[in-house]
Amino acid sequence: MAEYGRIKAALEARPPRHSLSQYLYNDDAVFAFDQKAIFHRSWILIGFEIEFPTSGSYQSIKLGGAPVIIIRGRDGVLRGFHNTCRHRGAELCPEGSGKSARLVCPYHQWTYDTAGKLIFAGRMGDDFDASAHGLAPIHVETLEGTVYVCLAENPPDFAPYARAVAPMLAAHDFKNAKIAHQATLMEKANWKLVMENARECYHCAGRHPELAVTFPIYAKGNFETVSDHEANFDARMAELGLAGAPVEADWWQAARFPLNEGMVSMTMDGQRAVSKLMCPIGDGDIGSLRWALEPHSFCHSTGDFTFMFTCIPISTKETLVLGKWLVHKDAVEGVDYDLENLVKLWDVTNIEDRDLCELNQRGVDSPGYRPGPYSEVAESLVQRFTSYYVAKALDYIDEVEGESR
Ligand code: 3BY
Ligand code: FES
Ligand code: FE
Repeated sequence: MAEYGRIKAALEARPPRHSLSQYLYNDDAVFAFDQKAIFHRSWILIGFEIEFPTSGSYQSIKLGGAPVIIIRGRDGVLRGFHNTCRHRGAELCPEGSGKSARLVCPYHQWTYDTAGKLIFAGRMGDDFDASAHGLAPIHVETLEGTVYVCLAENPPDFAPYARAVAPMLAAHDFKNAKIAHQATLMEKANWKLVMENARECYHCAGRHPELAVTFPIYAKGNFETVSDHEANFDARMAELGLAGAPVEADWWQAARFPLNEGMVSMTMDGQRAVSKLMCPIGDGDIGSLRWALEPHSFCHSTGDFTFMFTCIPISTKETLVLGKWLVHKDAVEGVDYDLENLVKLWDVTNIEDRDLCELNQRGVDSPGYRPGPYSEVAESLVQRFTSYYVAKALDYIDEVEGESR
């Protein structure tokens, strides 16, 4: 609790529109705090329903350091549970994915069904109440084929996000997609530096020559229309009946925006990587739908594919960046798309970003580091991220202090 006092003071002392203090990036106690205050209390986009194709399909992952299992029940419902046996707490399922009709604890073989119900516990005696020892559930939401998990007892309201973003996601038909590729990068940087970097294109002109071919690197805020090219795009999308006007609230944003003129996909040359489209409307020439969640992700959906970026904090100065590339389920590798061409742009961009995040971390480690000012025009989404972080963190401290009073 005394440690939270120090964190609170650091959060409150933050000069507005500036990067955070060295302590908030580099301290191990702050890292542990972030997992609980931020990652356990936010909706985390973990992926797509197609990753859980049948009853018993599961993923065992870490959410803010906590082991959880997401599994599809026999009734078709996707559920989430803490990955800890209700006997003496052993980890039920090693990290990874698979398919299983039941979850059997490797320790004493307590066995749960896909809905988390305890269905076998040997030698526990006649008065043992199995129904009181089901797996501890966590919140799971699905939206047009996308999947979100939250560990909080009372998660942030999902409904406004669902209402606003569902029509935008629907056009991309995630229920008929497949994962074409996944990649991870371990970055030697605090997760907040990774996210600040992911939220701006101030560095794009200088450091992402490949991305700059297609991405409007001077776009402002939530990609609101400013030029004629963009106004024409908005009119064309309206004609096609495609939802896309910018929408946002504290923890989410979405907007369909035009790529640079003549570009139809986010690839090295701006041309389609996949001939079998996820969204065939307008022949797939529909700009990109960007949807981003605080504190950890952004996605881009063009007509031909979707790229999902999520950051997973591992330790104070280690962050795993997980990328997923989705294409239409009937697109055939080597026929409808060349995998290298599909993944190249985001691959090179993520590697360039990793180097920038590590460069930033090395400088933040300097005794000479002081919080520096964000650009109002070029770093408004960084400011948005940091404000979310500070507000959510202070809110958690209030909550914990309230409980201990
Ligand atoms: O959040 C985004 O959309 C991106 C992707 C590239 C740079 N960053 C601002
Ligand atoms: Fe931005 Fe150096 S110019 S950190
Ligand atoms: Fe970048």
